[in-house]
Amino acid sequence: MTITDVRVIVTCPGRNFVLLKIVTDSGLYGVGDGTLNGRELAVAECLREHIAPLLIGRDADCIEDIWQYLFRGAYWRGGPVLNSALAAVDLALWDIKGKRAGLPVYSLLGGKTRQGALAYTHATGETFGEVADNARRFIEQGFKVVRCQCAIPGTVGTYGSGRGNAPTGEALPVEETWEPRPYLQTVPRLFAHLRETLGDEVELFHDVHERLTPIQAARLGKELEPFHLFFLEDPIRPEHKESFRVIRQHTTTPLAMGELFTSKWECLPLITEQLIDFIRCDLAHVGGITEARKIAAIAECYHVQTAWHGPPDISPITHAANVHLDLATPNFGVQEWVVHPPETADVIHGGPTFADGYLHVSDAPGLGCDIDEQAAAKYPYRRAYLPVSRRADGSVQDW
Ligand code: EZ4
Ligand code: CO
Repeated sequence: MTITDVRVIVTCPGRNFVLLKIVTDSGLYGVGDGTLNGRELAVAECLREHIAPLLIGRDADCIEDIWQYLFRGAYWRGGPVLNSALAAVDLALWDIKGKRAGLPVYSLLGGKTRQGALAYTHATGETFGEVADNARRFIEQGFKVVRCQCAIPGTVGTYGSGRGNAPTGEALPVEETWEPRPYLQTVPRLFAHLRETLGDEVELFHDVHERLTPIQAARLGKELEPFHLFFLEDPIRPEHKESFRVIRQHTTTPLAMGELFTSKWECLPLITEQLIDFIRCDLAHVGGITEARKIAAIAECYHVQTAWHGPPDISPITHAANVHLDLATPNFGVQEWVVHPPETADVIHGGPTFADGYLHVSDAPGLGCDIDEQAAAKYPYRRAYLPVSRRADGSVQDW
């Protein structure tokens, strides 16, 4: 089955997405997603100018070979831009393989190991009361795991407090402020409040969003121990993996890391030294299902579970890929899940569905998603940036 056409679709149905259609001579095509929030056109141009010409004429069946050819064959390799482009290709090829076999992708990956993927979503708020109310709303909808984020007194636009993570149109990035001292004081109090009001049944956790130093993260993990978090997400910057040893020495709060990683090699020391409990790479940024399933297999040997990144800034196609892999992975842990803006469904059909705490995908062949290219054209790309964060003295802080 030969690849005859590769179409890059950049569209903004509620937010920007970089989508891919790979068409074969048999008429079968596959859909993929390489959306990289805030750097979308870098991926789109990489796909159009550098990758599409390399795909024409290749056998769509050879996913692993095409992956190796694009990753190692290009000499310059890795990083979020190139590996998001690679992910778009990878997802589309798995979609084609599934359609050709008449099987859903989870079946190609070994079949279901569970009936649904345990899901979590984000409760946010300016006050503890608001976070608790929002969490309660999700629990009533069936969520058994809820991520909780809260505004931090004396700072502006704290990550996850309800503002700041939306596309900002043509404007330059919003600048926010953040300080570790009030943050470290507030988060344990938030979880004390949440346990008091929501009880002990529901699983709760928190995303630090890579903002702390190792010793600060160690303190936070320790102080959160009485509230039995499901995990503490992305406590420190992604660059120096060995820093996790410091956190691990001090706390039994489970640790999760990985949405900024772009390859299996970056995951290695964290997994093989058992410095984390959950690996949470983004399929759209590590090179797709092909790379993520290897990460899952490495993690399985070390008691590490998967918690693939599932934010609104990757399309329902990647969310579908997440759940196909979740269903087939014995060491699956939990799946992040959000509802996209309503316009997204005009362009991208399919994607996971949520019921009673779990995510499901259809049994349709492939990923079970489709792209309406005419609808996509009605939603032109709009430049958008993530916010930038600064300390009180004006210096740059990880957002
Ligand atoms: O801020 O994907 O766990 N989820 C997250 C995300 C990230 C966005 C950045 O583009 O941390 O919401
Ligand atoms: Co996160």
